[in-house]
Amino acid sequence: MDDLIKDGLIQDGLTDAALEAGRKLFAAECRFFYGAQKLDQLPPPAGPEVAFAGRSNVGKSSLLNALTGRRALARTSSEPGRTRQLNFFDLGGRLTLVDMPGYGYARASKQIKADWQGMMFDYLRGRTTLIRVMLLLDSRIEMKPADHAVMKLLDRAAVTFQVVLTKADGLKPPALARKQDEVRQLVRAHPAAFPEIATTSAETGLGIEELRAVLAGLVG
Ligand SMILES: Nc1nc2c(ncn2[C@@H]2O[C@H](COP(=O)(O)OP(=O)(O)OP(=O)(O)O)[C@@H](O)[C@H]2O)c(=O)[nH]1
Ligand SMILES: [Mg+2]
Repeated sequence: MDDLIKDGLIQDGLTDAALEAGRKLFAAECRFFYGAQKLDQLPPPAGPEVAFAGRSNVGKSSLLNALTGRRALARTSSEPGRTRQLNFFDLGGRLTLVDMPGYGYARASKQIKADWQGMMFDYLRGRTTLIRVMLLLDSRIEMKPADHAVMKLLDRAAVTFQVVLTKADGLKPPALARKQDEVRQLVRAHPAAFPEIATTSAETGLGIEELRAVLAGLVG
């Protein structure tokens, strides 16, 4: 892990104070408070919200568990399509974390797919309290058309998104560095993209402290 930090493979430039702020924020209790299956069932917008979006199986729920240090806060599964609703978690009254259903789940029926994606896209477009979308990409696989489509949607909606590479434990450092370069280049073409990407593994904890710090920086 130290080597990865030294090589700049996980986000550097975060001060000790920022890391401490991240630790503090995530030391607070995190609790599930709402599940929405339909857009008209969303909880009323309150404090700042960060949503975790990405293809089915990319590791959204696992990342939330790693961030909050809770093994089973959000349900995970090796079978894609585990998370079927927008799940809202309150983190110490300071930040709402939203675990989204994955897009691009090939085996879902057309109708289900249209419903989910319609709702997710409407949520991403219309939620006034959404301060950033963490857009997760699996570091081990190629980006898919649906990933590009979501980035374009976020550009159009002017919702800032930050790419988070997941499952970085599955790559050797040179391959990971190549992937990071490729994704950094790609996000440059997206006006709504935050220029820095995050690199994580829910399995080894790589980049988790750093991501906590980034999120703490958002709520000030
Ligand atoms: N190797 C590795 N596997 C991971 C990591 N994070 C998640 N996984 C695995 O990837 C699979 C999917 O994880 P989830 O967290 O359920 O993915 P999701 O994005 O929430 O999936 P949906 O809710 O279906 O959209 C599970 O088998 C996890 O164990 C990681 O950092 N490294
Ligand atoms: Mg999930």
